Amino acid sequence: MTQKPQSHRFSTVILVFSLLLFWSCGKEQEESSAEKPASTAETPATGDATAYRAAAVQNGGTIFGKVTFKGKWSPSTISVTKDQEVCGKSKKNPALLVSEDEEVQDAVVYITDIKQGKKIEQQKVTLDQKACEYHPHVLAFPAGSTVEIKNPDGVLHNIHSYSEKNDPFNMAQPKFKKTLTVTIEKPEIISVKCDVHGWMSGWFFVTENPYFSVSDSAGTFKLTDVPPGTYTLDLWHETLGKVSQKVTVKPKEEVKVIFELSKKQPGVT
Ligand SMILES: [Cu+2]
Repeated sequence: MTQKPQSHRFSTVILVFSLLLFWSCGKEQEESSAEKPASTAETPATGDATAYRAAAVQNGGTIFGKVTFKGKWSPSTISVTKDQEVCGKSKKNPALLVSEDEEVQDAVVYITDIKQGKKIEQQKVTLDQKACEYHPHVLAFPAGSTVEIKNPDGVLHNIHSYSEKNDPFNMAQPKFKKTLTVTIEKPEIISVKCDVHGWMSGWFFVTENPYFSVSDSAGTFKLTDVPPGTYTLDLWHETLGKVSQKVTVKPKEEVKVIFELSKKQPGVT
């Protein structure tokens, strides 16, 4: 008599347990299918998991500092062989410019391993060819930007790019053609030369993220709105080569970085 109610109770427990199990499995399925669209939405549109993407920067910090050169160096000049009335008789060699206080100009300082941060602003930047020199000598900008190449000299220039990832260009710019325009789509360090004036040389430093800065005549650089974290900070200079160091950015703080270079890279004159 007493066994029957017990077995009945047991069956009820089993039934309730099975129902619970069924309900929880169904819920799990619902949850996982609900998660799917969200995770797909976070994947960069390119499908490349390593690509940089824009995201709101909370409590961003600043990286600033100086590039110095402690090695042996003396300024050199280049003779002008053509159009002297416009170009002058000689030019300072821009391949290495160091101030009296050992500060290095035209070094590009940039973060290589940042995956997200402030929005990339594709820019319209200007390369001037005034007095048969490229100004600036090193022009840095994010991929997708447009370069306006100016010719205020009233003589023929011919700008020629040496690139692999981007389509090279080679364009004559007669004296009446005041502006040429090119858009550079992919990150790359591109050498630019003039086929008319052999001493004219410059660089397009095309980045994949907005965290870059070119050192000025006092050797200083500055990167702002950097999300807190530890990064690899690279330096590129056409004559001094490439070096890198780790830097940690703390929320809303400024971190100072000094690049002290002491020798030219092998093979660089
Ligand atoms: Cu030229």
